Amino acid sequence: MRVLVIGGDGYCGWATALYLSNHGYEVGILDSLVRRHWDAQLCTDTLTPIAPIKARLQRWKDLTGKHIDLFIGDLNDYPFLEKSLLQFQPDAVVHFGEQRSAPFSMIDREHAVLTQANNVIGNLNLLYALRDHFPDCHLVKLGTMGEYGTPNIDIEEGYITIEHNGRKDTLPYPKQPGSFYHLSKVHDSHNIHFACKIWGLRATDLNQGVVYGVLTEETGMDELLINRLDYDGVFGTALNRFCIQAAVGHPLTVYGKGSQTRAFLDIRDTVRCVEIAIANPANPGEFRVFNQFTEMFSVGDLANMVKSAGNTMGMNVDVQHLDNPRVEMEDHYFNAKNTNLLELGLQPHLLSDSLLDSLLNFAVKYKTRVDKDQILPKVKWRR
Ligand code: NAD
Ligand code: USQ
Repeated sequence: MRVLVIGGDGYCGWATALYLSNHGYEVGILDSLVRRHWDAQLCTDTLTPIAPIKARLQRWKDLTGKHIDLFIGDLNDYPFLEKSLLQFQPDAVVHFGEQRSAPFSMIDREHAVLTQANNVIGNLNLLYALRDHFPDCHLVKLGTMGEYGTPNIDIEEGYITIEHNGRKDTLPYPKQPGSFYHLSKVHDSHNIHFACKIWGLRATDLNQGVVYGVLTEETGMDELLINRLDYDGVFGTALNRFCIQAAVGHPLTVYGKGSQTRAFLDIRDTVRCVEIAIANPANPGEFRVFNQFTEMFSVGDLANMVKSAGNTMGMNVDVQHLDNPRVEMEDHYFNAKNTNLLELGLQPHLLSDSLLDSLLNFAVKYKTRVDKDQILPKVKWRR
């Protein structure tokens, strides 16, 4: 099976491309490398020293004998996208290739526009290219749990059945996203749903929670294959940031009360979930939604777990409650379903088992690379 991984030079995409290659899939990577450019513009860098994409792929080939095709270019460049797809001939496309930071999208008007143009137009181009050249190809698109926001009822997987004035229907679950980035994912979901309906495309929207960890079997095989690990206030996500903060003796940056709750998963489960989706494709015309996470924690829970794990490693970890730079509910109900992937065979890695191996040990190993000026959040949601 031929799988094109769009965004395959990024955090989730690199781990997924190697995992699929290792498990017998013919893999191609399409990426504009724009993420490396955004890091440079923000004067920040991944904690782990990632190699250039060609060096990464050459090392993978030398180690395993497996070749991964490479297409360097932008999804927003339609002729390039068409040419790459026609050359690669995919059976499935996994689409990770977007601007994925909520704070980045809230810096100013330019960054909000860049995020939505990059994400929404890129995804729309992909839908048209699939319609015209590969209408039977399965699109596996990375959405986000943040599309749903924090409603005061259980979160279903994409759809909810509602009775209203004596009539009943199953409708897309209401969306209440919390940043211009999260909104771009909602727009993508609507566009994909519509394309499936009118053109009969087949798609799976993976509403993924916050991903943590750096280690997968494949990226751990060699230093040149190491994955990125972001810790800065723009691209770093909560748990990854907390581990690196613990390693350098910076107090853990809990925003507000820390009672805000999110869904999480280990990067080793990200790669497996994508494989499960590919191996069990949606039907023609079907817009299928899976909630891709394994556990739910409040930000305060995470800080406490990192504090106690860090203290057992001899660190002296403090927790600091900062004024919340975001506009988000802190005290709220949060209970999301995630049965679809479990029923298809996902066996979760639990945070309590992997905090040390997959994260804290890496944070300690590379802590001399930390730029402490990048830790505190600088982007605010309010004017
Ligand atoms: P990342 O920034 O590490 O990787 C994204 C990759 O896409 C980068 O290599 C970038 O160069 C590429 N890209 C961006 N725009 C492109 C374009 N127009 N054309 C070609 N390539 C482009 O991000 P990530 O953390 O790996 O996230 C991947 C996907 O998963 C995103 O869609 C994100 O919204 C989603 N997601 C991530 C997380 C998380 O915690 N990291 C959680 C939920 C969902
Ligand atoms: N938070 C802190 N301290 C920090 C960083 C974050 O308390 O130092 C809090 C935030 O206020 C928020 C929560 O932690 O309440 C999550 O923030 P995050 O930065 O870890 O994650 P988020 O902005 O939601 O975005 C990340 C990815 C994004 C993905 C999303 C999944 O960057 O691509 O879509 O997780 S989800 O959260 O389910 O929407």
